[in-house]
Amino acid sequence: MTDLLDRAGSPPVSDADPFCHEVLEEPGPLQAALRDAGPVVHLTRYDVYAMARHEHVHAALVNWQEFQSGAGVGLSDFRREKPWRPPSLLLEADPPRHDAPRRVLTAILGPRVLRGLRERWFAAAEQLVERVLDEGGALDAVPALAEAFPLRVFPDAVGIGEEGRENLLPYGDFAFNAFGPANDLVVEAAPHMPRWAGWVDAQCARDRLTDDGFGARIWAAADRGEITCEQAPLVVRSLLTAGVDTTVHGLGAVLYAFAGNPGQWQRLRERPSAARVAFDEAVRWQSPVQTFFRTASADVSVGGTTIPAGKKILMFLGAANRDPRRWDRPDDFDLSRDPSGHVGFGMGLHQCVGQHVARLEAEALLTALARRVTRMELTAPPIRHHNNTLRAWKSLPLHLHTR
Ligand code: OVM
Repeated sequence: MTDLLDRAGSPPVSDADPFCHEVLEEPGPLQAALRDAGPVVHLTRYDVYAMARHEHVHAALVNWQEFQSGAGVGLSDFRREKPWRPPSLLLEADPPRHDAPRRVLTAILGPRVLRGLRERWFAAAEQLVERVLDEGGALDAVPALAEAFPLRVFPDAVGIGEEGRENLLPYGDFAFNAFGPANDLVVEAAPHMPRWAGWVDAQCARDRLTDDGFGARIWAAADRGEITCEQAPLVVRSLLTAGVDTTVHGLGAVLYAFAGNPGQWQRLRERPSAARVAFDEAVRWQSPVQTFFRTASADVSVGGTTIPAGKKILMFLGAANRDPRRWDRPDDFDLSRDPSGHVGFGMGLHQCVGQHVARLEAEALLTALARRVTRMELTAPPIRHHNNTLRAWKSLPLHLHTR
């Protein structure tokens, strides 16, 4: 599939397309080929560089000085191409501009605020699980659990209105597709994008938000002068962009993991306090966010080859999370391993600021399921949802057994 030539003085090359449907369906073979080819591979189709080994992906992610985000973390170079929306103040910014918005969100999405949501979210998860079990326990776990739970708790926590919430998933899906090339996934969704984006942007205004949610706390930080009033709506937009699809596909990953590993489910039922580490292991194992780009700020040397200044570098988070150089039996979903150090939430300065929110959602849902469900059985082959950045399920047909 890949053509890996080793020419003296330059990195191995590959003409593979990481965003073609074959790879999106099953990225494992390309990930292995890129890891084995060397620390850095030149992807000739897009003239970008790739890193797939844990050591090098990790090192680049913590090196924000040489591997920058301000030119965008997708294929598109914001210094040459107009972004499809105003850049994110967090994801698509470097220090020092990045830092004030980051500080504000870190506080709002931190343990102190989340403690106030814990009881409500656990009760909501119990209610959802009761309802699907009352209906017999046969379901498609993507809409019925992985989508239903975040949509039930997260928009309320941000503080947006009820109307138009059906725009959240397609908007996020588009945003994650837009990090890739303008392939069919982008082109087919693009005509709808202005409608989705118009709705999302409108929800970020102060007077559209409840006075006790994450959104109101962002505006309160603007009142205190920690960010400007021009920045506040864009920080709210980050929550609405990055906070829904990611958790949906993270939950999809952990449900798929347990459906295929009944022994691990048994283990979780015996020790429900393992719910959080189980979620992290699922994030390592499936890597719901597969890739992000960086841009070389200068000629940068990695593993004996030089990446020229200004070039984009594709970081294969999913490949790093399966690198046999870093993980024993990387392809096993295994609750006995310590998954910390995985790069599924990124690493360094930009590491997912919402990860505690995601873990709380997962803990709530898994705890409610573990209390009632003895076994999750896949009743038909699951179906992938293709996205240029996300590893996702469209359908996960399950039977939840209670005895
Ligand atoms: C953002 C953002 C942050 C992380 C991921 C992401 C679409 C977006 O700040 O808007 O993906």
